[in-house]
Amino acid sequence: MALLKILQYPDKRLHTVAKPIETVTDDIRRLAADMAETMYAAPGVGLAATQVDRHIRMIVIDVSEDKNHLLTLINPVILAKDGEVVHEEGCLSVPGIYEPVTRAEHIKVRALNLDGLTYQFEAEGLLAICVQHEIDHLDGKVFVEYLSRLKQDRIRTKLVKQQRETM
Ligand code: K1U
Ligand code: ZN
Repeated sequence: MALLKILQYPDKRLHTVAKPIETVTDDIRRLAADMAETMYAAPGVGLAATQVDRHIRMIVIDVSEDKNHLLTLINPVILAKDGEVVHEEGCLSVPGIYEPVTRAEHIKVRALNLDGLTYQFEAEGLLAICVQHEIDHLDGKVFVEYLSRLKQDRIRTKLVKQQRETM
């Protein structure tokens, strides 16, 4: 397994729309394992392939306390949404920034697993928020885009400065 480099906002590659995965191969399974290792090491509760510069529709999530409920979602689709919830979100591609975002409270999701089989589940709480945040990544959207233009500009300036200082 390997730790992957996570793209940092405002990297333009974070705005790439990811392509569906046609076949779940050993290469895909290897990437999923590397993404999980990268997410746990960060540490984070989710990671989208987009964030490691692989523009295919796969995400990994583990919102459990003990970090023992890893979910891999390939070609995830939200089938239904209801309610609204505001939650303070973070992002491994936007380090040190936490801002409230409004999302659907309950969702129904369909995806493929690592055996290429379709599964469905319903989610609420942090899992529902995380699935929506990660699917946004696959659609080329970073959570700061829900914020005002002024906040986005401030975050961009701060992160560009931080990145220059660590070069
Ligand atoms: O997409 C990402 O960058 C992962 C992101 C997922 C997420 C978190 C919170 C709300 C919505 C989406 C993160 O994991 S940020 C880090 C984080 O939230 C966390 C880190 C360690 C322990 C618990 C949470
Ligand atoms: Zn993120």
